[in-house]
Amino acid sequence: MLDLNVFPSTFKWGTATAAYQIEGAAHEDGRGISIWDVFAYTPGNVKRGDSGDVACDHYHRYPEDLKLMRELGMNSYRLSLAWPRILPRGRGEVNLKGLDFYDRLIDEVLKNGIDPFVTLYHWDLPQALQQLGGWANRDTVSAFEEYTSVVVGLLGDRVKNWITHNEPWCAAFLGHGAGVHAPGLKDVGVSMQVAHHLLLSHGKAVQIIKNHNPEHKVGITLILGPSHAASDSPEDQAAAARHDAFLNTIYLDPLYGKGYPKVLFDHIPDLAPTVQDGDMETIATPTDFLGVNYYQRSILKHSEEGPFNFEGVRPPGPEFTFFDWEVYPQGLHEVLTRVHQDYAPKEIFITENGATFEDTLTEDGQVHDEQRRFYIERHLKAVQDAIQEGVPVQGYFAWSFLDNFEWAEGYEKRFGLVYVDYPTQNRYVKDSGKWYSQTVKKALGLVEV
Ligand code: IFM
Repeated sequence: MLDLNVFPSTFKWGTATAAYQIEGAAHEDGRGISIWDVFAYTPGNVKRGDSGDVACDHYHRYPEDLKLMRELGMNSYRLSLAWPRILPRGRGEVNLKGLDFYDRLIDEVLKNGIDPFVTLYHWDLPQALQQLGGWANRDTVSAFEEYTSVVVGLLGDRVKNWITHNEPWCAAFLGHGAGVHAPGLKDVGVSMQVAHHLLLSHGKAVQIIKNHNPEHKVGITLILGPSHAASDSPEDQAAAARHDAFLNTIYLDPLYGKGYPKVLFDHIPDLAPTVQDGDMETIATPTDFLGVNYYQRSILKHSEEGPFNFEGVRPPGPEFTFFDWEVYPQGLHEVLTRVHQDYAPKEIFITENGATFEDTLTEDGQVHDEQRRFYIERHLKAVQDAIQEGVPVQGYFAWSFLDNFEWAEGYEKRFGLVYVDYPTQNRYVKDSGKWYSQTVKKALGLVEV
C-alpha cells in the first residue's frame, strides 16, 4: 500500500511537459523553425500528418493551465524551453518576444506557488543548426553553450533547478539511428557521435549554470529501463548486457566518470565516437541530481542481425499500454536501486513516468481512466519501496500534465492527467488526475488523510 509518510517532506510532486508537445504557436512572435517542424511536415513521418503547430495552445493558455495545476495541488512543474523561440537560428540574434514569453511563463509558475524545473533541450533543435550538421557537428555544442548562457541570464534569478537534456538516447538513437524521430537519419555511427556531443554539451551547460550560481541545482534526465535476458543462455545474457550498455550505461558511465562501456564499444569498435582530449572530464562534471524517466523494461535475445546483435522479445505481460509497452512497475524499483548502488547520484528525481491508454470523454466531461490511475499508484509504490531502502528520490513528475503531441504518434496517444479536447481546446481532469491530485494534497498536508 502507498504510505505517503515515507516520502520526504521536501518531496517535489508535479507533472512534466515539453515545449514542442504543448506550446503550439509554431509560427508566432519570431519563433524559428525546429527539426521537429521539418520532420512533422514531411509526409509519412507522423501519424495522420499531425504536427505541433497548435498542440495544446499552451502558448496562449498558460495562465489558465497553471491555475489548474495549482488547483490540483502540485508544488512543482517540469517544463522545457524551445531553443528556436529564443535563438531562431540557434545562435546569434536573440528573439526578444520569445524571451518575453518564457519570462512571463516562469513568473506565472511562481505566482501559483509552483517550483519550476526547466529542461533546456527536449529535442527541438533549431533547423538552422541542423543545416550545419546538427548534433553530429561538434560546433552545435558551442551553440548550446551560447543558448544556455542566454537562458540562464534571463531566468537564472528565478529558476533554481535545471535539466540540461531530456533523454539523449531518444535524441541520438531514435533521431539519427532508427530515423523515427527528427531529424530522421538512419546511421548508427552518426547516432553514437551525436550521443557524445549531447553529453559534452551537458557537461558544458552544467559548468555555465554553476558559474552563474553555485547554489542552483543541475542534472540531466535519462530514459532508463532494465535489460533482461530472454533465457539463461550465454548468448542471450550477452545480448542483454549489450542492450543495457546501448540504452543505459552509454550515458550513465561517462556521466559518473567511468568512460564509455567497453561491452558496447568492443562489439562495435568502428562505430565508437570521436572523443577529444578533456571531453570525458567535461562530461563527468559533477551534477546535483539525476533525472530518471521510466516507462518499461526490455527483454533481449541474441540475433545475427544488426550492429548490436540483440533483438527485443515481447515481455510476458499480462498488462500493456496503448503503446504496447508492458506495465512493469518493479522495473522502476530495479532502476532506482541499481543507479543508487552503481553511481550514487546525490539526489534522484523521477522526471517522467506515465502511460497512454485509450481515453473516452463522456458527455458530462469525465474520463474514467482507471488503468492510468492504477499505473501511477503502482509506480509510486515502487518509488516508496526504493526510498525505504535508502535511495534518495526527491521528486516525482507524472508524464504528462496535458494530453499532447506524442511525437511520431501525433495526437493519437494520450498521456495526460488532463484530457485535451483538441477541437475546442477545453481541458477535463481525468479520474487519474483527480486521484493524483488528492494523493499530492494528502502528502503535502493540504487535505485530511
Ligand atoms: O512524450 C514523451 C516525452 O517527450 C519523452 N519521454 C517519453 C514520453 C512518452 O513517450
